[in-house]
Formats: sequence, structure tokens, C-alpha cells
Amino acid sequence: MKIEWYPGHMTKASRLIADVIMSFHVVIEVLDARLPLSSANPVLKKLRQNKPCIKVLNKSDLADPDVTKAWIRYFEKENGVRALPFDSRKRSDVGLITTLAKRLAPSRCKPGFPLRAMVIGIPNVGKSTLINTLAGKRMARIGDRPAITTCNQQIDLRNGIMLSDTPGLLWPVMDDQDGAYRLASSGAIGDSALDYVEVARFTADYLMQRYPKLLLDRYNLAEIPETSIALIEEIGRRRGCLVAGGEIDLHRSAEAFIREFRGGKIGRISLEEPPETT
Ligand SMILES: Nc1nc2c(ncn2[C@@H]2O[C@H](COP(=O)(O)OP(=O)(O)O)[C@@H](O)[C@H]2O)c(=O)[nH]1
Ligand SMILES: [Mg+2]
Repeated sequence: MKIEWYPGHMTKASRLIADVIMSFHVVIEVLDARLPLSSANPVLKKLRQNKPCIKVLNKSDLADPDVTKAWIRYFEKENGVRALPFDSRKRSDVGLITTLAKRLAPSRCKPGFPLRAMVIGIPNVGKSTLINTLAGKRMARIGDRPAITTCNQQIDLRNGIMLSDTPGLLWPVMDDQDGAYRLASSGAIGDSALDYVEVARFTADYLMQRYPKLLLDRYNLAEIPETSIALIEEIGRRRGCLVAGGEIDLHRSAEAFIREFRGGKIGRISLEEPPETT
């Protein structure tokens, strides 16, 4: 079976997802902990209906831990949903996911009745990394670019759980401008489609308001500049992003800033907070 879901074929894709989901007992939805709502596709909620769901707030090593805690509380208000912060590259927390899965589908995991689980999410949230970590070996392709995964087999995790080796790929939703900027900032959208300066301005504006101290420390600033452009220029100056004549290269400065944000160099930062705390 081949599971590929892309925009442009959304109706067909939705039907395919709905069919596939029905053959699993638990859905493991991977979200980016820095933008748990913007990295979700709400269609999944409709398609999984009452299927139990574990929301993995992945890349939590990069996210603001307090904000992540608030997100966990927010998501767990929903019946049949459990949420947890995660760093997919680490094997130490794998037990948490399997324990949660078994709790969410208690009638399963008996001999002869394996619990079937499937990983699902938008590109680049870490689905392949999570599958590899759960499986304890390198199974799925990993990369910074959205990958197409074609084969689909069950991996026996040897603890009563069978995991699909193919992640369900959902399309990112970019209906609202801020959500699209958050996705772009996190690296979920192909870089060729990005206006780096625009994305950097959005990110800089948010960080100036929400994490000024981290910016002051990282870039050794005496104070936060007046505008996001001025901040990006300051960063460019410090990183030597200049054009001939000594002028600041705004595009390269924006790239440097986004790269440092994505790599967690500025600090642990979340780009959005759950509705009730904002
Ligand atoms: N910092 C961090 N990076 C991660 C984590 N999980 C995945 N990544 C990185 O995110 C990128 C995309 O991961 P991948 O598994 O290919 O995402 P997929 O497109 O959803 O399958 C890779 O560079 C991974 O190394 C995590 O928990 N923390
Ligand atoms: Mg992948």
C-alpha cells in the first residue's frame, strides 16, 4: 500500500487517510512543539473520528518548556487524546509513547491481538525520525526536505505493538498568514518558496516581544532595536553579512537569523501559545 497525501488531491487524500486510519487502533500525530497548532492539519481530527490519538510535541528540545506544558494541558482536555513533549532523536522516552498507546487502547496488546499504531503529520515534523527511534533502527528515510515514502509494512516493536513503517503525510495548512509564517520559520515549508526577509521579520517581531532577553544575550545587544529590520541588520553586521561597500546584505542576514533560530542557537523558543494563555 502506498500512502502519499498532497495538496491538490485533498478530497481523494482525505478519503485515503480515513480508510487507512480505520485499520489502526491508535494514531500518533506528530506536531512541532514550537508551533503545535500551526503544524497540525485539522482535517485529521475529522478523519480519525474517535480513534485514540497521541499528540507527540516533537522537537521539544527546541521549544520553550513552559509553553510546551501549557500545550499539553490544552490538548489533553479532549477525550481520547494524550499529549507529550518529545525529542525524536532520543531513544530514552520511547517507553512513554508505547505505555500511552496501550492505555488508550486497553483491549489490545493481548497475544494474537497486536495494537496497530500509525505515525502521521505534516512534512518535516520528525515522523521518520520518530519511526526509526520507536523501531530502534534505521527504517524510514530522514531528511530536511519532505520525503515521499512508498512502502508500507508493519514493524513489530516486540511489546504488543505493530507500527506502520510508513508515516501518513498530511499537507500543511496555510489559511492564515501567521500560521504560514510559523511553518516557514520552523522549516516545514520548502526553502525555495520562502521570502527569507519576510519570514525573518515575522520571527524577529515575535522574539522581540516574547523573548527579548534571549536576543540580547545571543547577539550581545545593549537594547532591542526599534524595528525587526533593524534587528536583522544588527544580526547581519555581527555575522559579517555584508555586500561590497560595507552595506548589510539583508537577505543573508535574514538567512543567518533563521538558521540560528531553527538550530536552537538563540534559545528554547515557542512561536505560539495555546488560546487560553494568550
Ligand atoms: N532538534 C530536533 N530535531 C529533530 C527532532 N526530530 C526530528 N528532527 C529533525 O527534523 C528534520 C526532519 O525530520 P524527519 O524525520 O525527516 O521529518 P519527516 O519529514 O516528518 O519525516 C531532520 O533534520 C531531523 O533530524 C527532534 O525531536 N528534535
Ligand atoms: Mg519522512
